[in-house]
Amino acid sequence: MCSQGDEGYRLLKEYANGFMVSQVLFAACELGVFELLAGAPEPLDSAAVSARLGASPRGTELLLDACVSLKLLQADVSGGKAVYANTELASTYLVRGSPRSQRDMLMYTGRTTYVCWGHLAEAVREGRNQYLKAFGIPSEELFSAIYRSEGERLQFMQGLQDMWRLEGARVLAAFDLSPFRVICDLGGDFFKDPLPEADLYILARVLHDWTDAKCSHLLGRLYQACRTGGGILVIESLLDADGRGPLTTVLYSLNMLVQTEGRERTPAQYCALLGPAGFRDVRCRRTGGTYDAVLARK
Ligand code: ASE
Repeated sequence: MCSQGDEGYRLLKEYANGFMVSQVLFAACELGVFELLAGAPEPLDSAAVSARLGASPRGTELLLDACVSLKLLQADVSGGKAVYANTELASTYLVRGSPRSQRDMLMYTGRTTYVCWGHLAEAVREGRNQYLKAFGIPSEELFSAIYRSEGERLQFMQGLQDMWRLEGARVLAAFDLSPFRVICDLGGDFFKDPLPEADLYILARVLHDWTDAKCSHLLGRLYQACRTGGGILVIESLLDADGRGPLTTVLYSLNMLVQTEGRERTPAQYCALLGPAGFRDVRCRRTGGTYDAVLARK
């Protein structure tokens, strides 16, 4: 039987080492391990993987075995030496170009998000994102920090698309959108550019990037542009009413601290932004997935 203390220590070690698990995943993606094994006619031993990736034999062997332990790869030892192949998890979610691939999101998380999280304590102390320390980029202009280069902008967009491919359908099923004929999914510089006329505006993963003041400004503009009877669909990960869960959303809120000027919000906090902007009939629906939906009417 486990004493309370043993369980606490076990949990602590799991938390402390969590970043190593993330890095194994990011490194294997970055090196192209899963594409190599997906394209090979048969499982490969670690020497073959190391030769074809141009990586060190020692590093490759250790990384492959860590992947086996994480169920990203399977090892077959029946022939004497271990040969490696993708598990179903890896073929489905990690191989570039597979319909459900999350590779672009993982690459973005590893190259950008992870680096900002290395400065979490400073982010909490200062209350601002960490692009300056992480990449030497002043963060006065959030758009230019998040899009450090055209390559990174693409990586970020493709990463968001990876998640949307898996989660979009259930978000769009949360409400009956059939009464809305013209639907506008907002992107670009929606703070300044003229807004197109539409029956429904979608703000997907937009409000969580911004301060309450900027959200209010944007919602005010949308209310002006919106037809009476039209609406707005906010797609975000909703915090619990007390702000302390679900864990993924609480972590996403910290992610907004280290990467943006925003935060994740509770249903009440979205109501408090939408109501004063003029919107009525605010309804929040949880989907059970990462992203939830809030619909409001003009
Ligand atoms: C943003 C979304 C993300 C801004 C920065 C981001 C993501 C990672 N970094 O709007 C994608 C998913 N993660 C979250 C926290 O939504």
